[in-house]
Amino acid sequence: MVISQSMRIGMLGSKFMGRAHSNAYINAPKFFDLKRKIVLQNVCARNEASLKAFAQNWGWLNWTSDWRKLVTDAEVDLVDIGSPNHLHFEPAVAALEAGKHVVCEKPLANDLSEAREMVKIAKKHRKLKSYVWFNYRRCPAISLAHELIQAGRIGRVLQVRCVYLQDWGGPDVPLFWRYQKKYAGSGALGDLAAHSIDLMRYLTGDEVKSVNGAVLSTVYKKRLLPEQTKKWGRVDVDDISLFLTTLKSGAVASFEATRLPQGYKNHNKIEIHGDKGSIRFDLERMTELDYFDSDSSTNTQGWSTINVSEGGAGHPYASDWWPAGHNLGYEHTFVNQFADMVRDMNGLPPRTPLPTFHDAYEVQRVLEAVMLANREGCTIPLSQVK
Ligand code: SOE
Repeated sequence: MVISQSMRIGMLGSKFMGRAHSNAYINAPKFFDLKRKIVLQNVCARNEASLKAFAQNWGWLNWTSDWRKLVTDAEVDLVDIGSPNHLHFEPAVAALEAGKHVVCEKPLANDLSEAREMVKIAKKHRKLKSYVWFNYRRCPAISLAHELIQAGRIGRVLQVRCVYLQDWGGPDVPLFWRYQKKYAGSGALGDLAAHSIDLMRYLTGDEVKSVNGAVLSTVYKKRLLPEQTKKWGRVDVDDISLFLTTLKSGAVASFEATRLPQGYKNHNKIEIHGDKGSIRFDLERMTELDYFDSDSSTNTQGWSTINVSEGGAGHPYASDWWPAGHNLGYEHTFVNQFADMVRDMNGLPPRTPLPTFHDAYEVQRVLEAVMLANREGCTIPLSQVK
């Protein structure tokens, strides 16, 4: 396949995700053979003053405060949408209609109707790629868990337990966009549980059949407006989300996502229990996977902790980085994902399946069903949420 000599990126966003994604664009060509030159072509954010400093710090060639200019820039091949959730839909649709590949941060959209339309437009432009940054799929330990589960090493999946705890959301945090439904769609639910739902789908290959109960709690119902000392605004999204689901296979899955529990920084944990064993992953121990093999001999049976930084053992991505025992971090998941996106756009198989708009739409359906289950106080079949 003839591969063009460069891939020119246009990116919306210059905060946390802007930094994580810029880092990926700069480092992926250094550690992976991408067969293309990666060009940081154009970056967009509202605040022009800080944007210029960001662009120059990270080596972006151009910058603009007008996202409509960026998504139609003839010098851009891939549009990366790292803007707040309410600004995913319009740029993604405009970029696809302008003939650009797109990668969008999670959750896909602010609500299900937007997500549904984004998938429809992506299908209309099926020659274009439409990815989503569910980056935790590319923790090497998660990639190994995927291999073990798909190889039947824990047998039939019976139960999934997802917990995603962060503690930055205390009462002193101002009313920024993540605390307003019109900008975020939901709180910890869409911000954190979206990752857990994607990991459940990815690792088990299963889908949620119904949401059997949900609690969305807004502990701090008012927060000070940013840069204000006496003006308060109402919070209309969840601080804490808890929900129970039944999967199509008959297995069950529980999810807990919150930005309040003191003592947890980025505690993204998933446990999957089968009839022949279990796996356990905790992002705060990112390069380790715990595995329990029920078939192992009883006198030595117990949880084993696999160090997945052992490149020699063939663990995905580990061999692209450092020798065994030299741990990887959060930022490597974005580098790994971008490297796989380029492989995929070069017509080569990604190391592990890439999350697409379709995957993110399935996640958005679950988010919507959880909000309905919480509001109606009943079980919500996913067949009713499309
Ligand atoms: C929230 O604090 C957050 O930044 C999420 O938005 C990201 O998706 C997650 O990877 C880290 O935490």
